[in-house]
Amino acid sequence: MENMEDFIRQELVDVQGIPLYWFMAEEWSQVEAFEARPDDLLIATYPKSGTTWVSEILDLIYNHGDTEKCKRDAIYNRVPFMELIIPGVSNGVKELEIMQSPRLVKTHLPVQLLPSSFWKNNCKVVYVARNAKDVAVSYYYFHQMAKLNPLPGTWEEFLEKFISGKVPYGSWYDHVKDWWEKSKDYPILFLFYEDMKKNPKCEIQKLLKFLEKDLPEETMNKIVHHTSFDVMKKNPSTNYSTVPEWDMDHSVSPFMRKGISGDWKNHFTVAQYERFEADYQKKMKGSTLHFHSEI
Ligand code: PPS
Repeated sequence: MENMEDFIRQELVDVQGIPLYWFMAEEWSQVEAFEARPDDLLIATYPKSGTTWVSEILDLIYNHGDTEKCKRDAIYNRVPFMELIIPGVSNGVKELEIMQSPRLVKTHLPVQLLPSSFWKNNCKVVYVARNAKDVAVSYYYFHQMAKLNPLPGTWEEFLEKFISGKVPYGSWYDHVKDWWEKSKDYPILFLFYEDMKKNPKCEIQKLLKFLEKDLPEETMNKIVHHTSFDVMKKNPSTNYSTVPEWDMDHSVSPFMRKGISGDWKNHFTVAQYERFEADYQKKMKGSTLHFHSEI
């Protein structure tokens, strides 16, 4: 198991200006050649922004709120992670190739690295964004427990890496801004984690409208309950407890960690907050994209 960890936990590799996991970089030609289908629904996020949450909601919508049916397999098999290709271990592209339509596809890729077939097919995209400070905290814990990530160092060190975009998938700032701009020209529903926390039913209604689907009130309430943090944390098909320990060690930090908005307040010192905010204002200047950092 230790050997597997040594094999997987290595430094990031630059792919067209974006730091990615070394195994993705090695298999990049497969990702680039991915063939999207017109009825694919792409779930795009910067890591730690609510991917698993919205994936479970969407699988429930696709299955008319049948919670038992959505326990048929782990979330990472129901919604394959397209660019996750670890030679001899898993291959998101191949898993999707043999999947029946309509497919739900997970990606964390920034706009410029998305396989062109998604744009050519005008595929619908659900993008979920979460405020940067909570993403940084969540990503820090994820770096410790999920062994595909390089070791994060101290919180102070990790925060600097996050600010400078030296983390998997690069700059949070560019990721959210670029997808936000793209949502003006393509069928992209742009949602916020904080809105999902505040009023999940309202966000489910937005998803239904975007997908041109309808569900009875009762089913929507069922989906809200089944996708609440506490229920998903206990559910083996959503809490990642089924992945091997060489991949994720939940005793270090559980995948379903806290699921709140504003946990950054428990981690940022005043000095870190001030530095972060000054840098944030510069990087987000001129953008019409605004976040709530607590609810
Ligand atoms: S990943 O690895 O990038 O796909 O992770 P992702 O699913 O995007 O993000 C994980 C964080 O989302 C929280 N989460 C939830 N919050 C509220 N409600 C629900 N149902 C839910 N499901 C997952 C999860 O706990 C991670 O956030 P933190 O802040 O670390 O708890």
